[in-house]
Amino acid sequence: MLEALTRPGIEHATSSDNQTPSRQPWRRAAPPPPPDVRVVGGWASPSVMRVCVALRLKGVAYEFLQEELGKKSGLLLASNPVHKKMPVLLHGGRPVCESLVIVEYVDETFAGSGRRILPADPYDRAVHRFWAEYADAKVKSRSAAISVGNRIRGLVTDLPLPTALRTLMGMIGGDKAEAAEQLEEAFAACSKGRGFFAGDDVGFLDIVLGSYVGWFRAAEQITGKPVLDEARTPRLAAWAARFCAHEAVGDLMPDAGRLVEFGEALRAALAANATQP
Ligand SMILES: N[C@@H](CCC(=O)N[C@@H](CS)C(=O)NCC(=O)O)C(=O)O
Repeated sequence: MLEALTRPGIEHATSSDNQTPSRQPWRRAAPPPPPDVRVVGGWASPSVMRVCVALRLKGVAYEFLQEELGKKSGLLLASNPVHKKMPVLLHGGRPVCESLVIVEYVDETFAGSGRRILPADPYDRAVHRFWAEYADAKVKSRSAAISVGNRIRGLVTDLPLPTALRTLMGMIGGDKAEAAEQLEEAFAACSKGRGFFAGDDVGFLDIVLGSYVGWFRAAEQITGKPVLDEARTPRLAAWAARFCAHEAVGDLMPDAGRLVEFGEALRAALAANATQP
């Protein structure tokens, strides 16, 4: 600890300095300590958004470390050497990976502040986790992605794709209508007539499914077909609007037009990387 405080290049005021500050004018003020909570991610990523919404629900201040388009920083690779994916939560310098794991970690670690994210009842928790995994699996379904790959100009679908593009393609193709109807039923059962899956306020399943709403809208722009159809899934359509308007979400929800541009820019960046020797 002492070593950390006195390492070269960083000057820290000692207690005696505090008593006689004017005698050592060459000393700079100590830099602020690094923030305790940092999120490594990108603005367009649904998985990253989950973490930010969870931290906001808990009222936990955090620093956002934006990754560069199509690249992975040394910090990301060092913090998530297994999957090499965002998000990573750095809490006191220690990494936590996988968005669902992180949301649960935030809920438990900051249990004393903000509102509860996972349901208190173990059975309800199991139900919400089940539907969260279902939603993730359906949105990211690779077979759906392959079947519609040619709808996005120039995309080579037999390559492993970044999740952003798989998400977009997954929303466009495959049997999403059935999944949306299943989730419509799940919403009715979980919300019990209230505004969110978790009841009166946003909770775990709201965060997981809600993080895709921007991408749903991007897919709608490309195809002209609604993903959450007001006629077929009216409860989910209304819930999506409520989720976007929630104070913990607001500006974190990416604009659909920007996401479409992002998809194109990412595709171009990947193609450029692929042609490099
Ligand atoms: N299951 C992971 C998925 C993480 C993930 O796929 N992250 C994407 C951004 S949404 C990513 O880092 N993509 C870069 C890549 O696939 O190389 C989670 O929920 O955290």
